[in-house]
Amino acid sequence: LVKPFDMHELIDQLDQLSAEHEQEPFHIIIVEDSATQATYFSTLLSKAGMVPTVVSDPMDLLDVLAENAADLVLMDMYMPGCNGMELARVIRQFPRFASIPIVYLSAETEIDRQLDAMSLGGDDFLTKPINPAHLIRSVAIRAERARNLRTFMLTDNLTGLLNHTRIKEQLHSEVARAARHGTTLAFAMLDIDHFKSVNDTYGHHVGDRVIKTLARVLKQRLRKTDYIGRYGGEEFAVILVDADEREARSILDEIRVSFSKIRQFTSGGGFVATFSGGVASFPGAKDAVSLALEADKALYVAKKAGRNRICA
Ligand code: GH3
Ligand code: MG
Ligand code: MG
Ligand code: MG
Ligand code: MG
Repeated sequence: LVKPFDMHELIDQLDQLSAEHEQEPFHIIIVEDSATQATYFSTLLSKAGMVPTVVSDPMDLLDVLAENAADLVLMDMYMPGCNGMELARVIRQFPRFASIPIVYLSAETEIDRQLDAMSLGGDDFLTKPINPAHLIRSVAIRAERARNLRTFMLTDNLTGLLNHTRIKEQLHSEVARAARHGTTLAFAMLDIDHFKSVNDTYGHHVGDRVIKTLARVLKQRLRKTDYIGRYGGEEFAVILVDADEREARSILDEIRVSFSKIRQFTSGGGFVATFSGGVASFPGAKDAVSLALEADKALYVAKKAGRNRICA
């Protein structure tokens, strides 16, 4: 029996596929005190398909960086009360901003000054006036390379999920964003139950398979806007954007139930694995650090209470 061909369904599927493969546009921060120039550069980058954010007061830069996953900072050199070199030096003191390319864009043509600026944390120096095509290409090339490197460094290679560093970083920016917009978010820590005995009984490769299965179930069941990370061996961390504690608990509980029904096949037959989870939410927990602490405590409670359950 052939299923009737459904055009709408096909279009939906194609849309979904292309959405998954479509590259997220580059997010570029333009630090520029002159409103005219800021508008000019931001229009240029927008036309090239990038997403520019203008920072006209240099003092706002760290906040903007903390909240946005920027691909590159385009930095003016001379601004009232502050110069771009100093700002670059400050940014580089934060490990989490160490890999963001900083490209100066300035009328400074003195090579010594340019080299000084580069030595304090810049990656390139472009001079104004600049050919628009040249600007766009320089920005795109650097942003792309930095993004590839970052993706490689911050991905867990067993599961393809975000790694520990990346998920913690993301938790900080999501909390900053939620605080600014007055929205809620939930954070969960998950840990596979009695995993040591899975390894001991069936071997590490079967253990790895269980880890990959849970990663797959999480990817399938959570929203595209949520973040899933592998926190450590058999521990996972999940950021549920725009969800409160109750919603997060119920989603994770559904996932818990489906995972506990998946049979892991082995030569001697098979078994099912389970996990426990702890949930905390913001606001409630006051920042990223206490969210992680509270979720971890709740996980401990879930383990104590007999495992295969989600606690908050
Ligand atoms: P609990 O229910 O209390 O969580 O018990 P558990 O046995 O899961 O807890 P524990 O944290 O003591 O054990 C985790 C084990 O996970 C220990 C370690 O050998 C194993 N492990 C850590 N990373 C990996 C990995 O990448 N692959 C595999 N197969 N095992 C791993
Ligand atoms: Mg200026
Ligand atoms: Mg563990
Ligand atoms: Mg465990
Ligand atoms: Mg709580």
